[in-house]
Amino acid sequence: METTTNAPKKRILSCIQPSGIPTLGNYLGALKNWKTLADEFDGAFAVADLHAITVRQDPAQFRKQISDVLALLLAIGLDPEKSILFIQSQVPAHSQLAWILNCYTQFGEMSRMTQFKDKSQSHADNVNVGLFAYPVLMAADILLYQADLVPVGADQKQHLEIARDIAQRFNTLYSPTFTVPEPYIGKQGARVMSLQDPLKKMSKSDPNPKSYISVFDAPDVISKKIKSAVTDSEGSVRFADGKEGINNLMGIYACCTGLTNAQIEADFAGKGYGDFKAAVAEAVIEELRPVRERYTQYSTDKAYLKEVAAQGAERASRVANRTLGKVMKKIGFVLP
Ligand code: ATP
Ligand code: LTN
Repeated sequence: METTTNAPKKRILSCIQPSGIPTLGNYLGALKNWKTLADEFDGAFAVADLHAITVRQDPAQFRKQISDVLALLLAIGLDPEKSILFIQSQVPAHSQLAWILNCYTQFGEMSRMTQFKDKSQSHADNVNVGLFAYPVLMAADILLYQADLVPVGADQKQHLEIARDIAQRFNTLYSPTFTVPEPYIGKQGARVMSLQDPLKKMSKSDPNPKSYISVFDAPDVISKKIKSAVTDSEGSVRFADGKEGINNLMGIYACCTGLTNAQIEADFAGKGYGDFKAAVAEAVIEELRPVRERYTQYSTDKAYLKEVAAQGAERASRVANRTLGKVMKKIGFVLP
């Protein structure tokens, strides 16, 4: 007799900030995995606009970026009928739970966050309390959906640990309330580095556009940026300490082609960086081509984007409010 299991599907949740045009780093480190995991699990994916205001945003540009990132979620192939796609600020439970969790998080814990230390240096004129409490809002995003898995790039590992600590603390203080989430960090692409300084991660808010490839860059722009990527003077394509520029390009190439480092080294034995860079550029162009084409269709269809956001916010609120209600009841709030 055939046996069927009715075990509930695992839940995954992840978010991306609309703080600029997403990069190849965001794509290979996070978005590409979202699509793969969404086919297998129950997924919820959000545009983290509340997180993005920890850095000053121009209102008109911000509005456009939020809508563009939502279009990108569709363009990478996420299906709004299957996964919940939403805009964070349209689900008030995120702000509500974040405030509550702030009161269950220690100042000392937040002070140790490396992203806070980095960002307070790069935005020294605006070290606001939101920037400090950023990981608590992120914990609220995750815990509201009782997510089992959170697909992120390697830079978010520390924030995931805090989310786990907060969940465990609350569960111990009251009774089991939150699922304790696990990070999902891909083996390849988890840390794509800047093309101009391969010791720094590729970031969409980098002031130098040559340092990153945006997912919407045209093929000739991609070729130019890869051609001008910083490498070394050795001239041989191999993965080794001290060859961070080449290591980074090999990582990018491996992600786009599925080849291993050993295969790449064999394929480019005796060839120079010019040939290698041309091959990397071609692979990136082909990887991003369908995303860019679908993005062009979705981004102009404002009515559809609005409908996706509205339906997503409604579905997300239903799940989030259930968790928020439980939390408030346990703490002793008087519910209406
Ligand atoms: P900013 O550069 O504006 O601070 P960001 O790109 O670092 O933003 P998000 O937009 O919130 O931050 O990132 C979305 C996802 O992309 C996260 O899972 C993050 O870990 C991942 N990510 C960001 N940069 C990289 C990178 N260089 N390599 C791999 N993954 C990355
Ligand atoms: N902080 C994340 C973006 C983010 C996120 C989340 C990721 C906000 N909320 C919840 C996973 C789960 C970043 O990548 N900078």
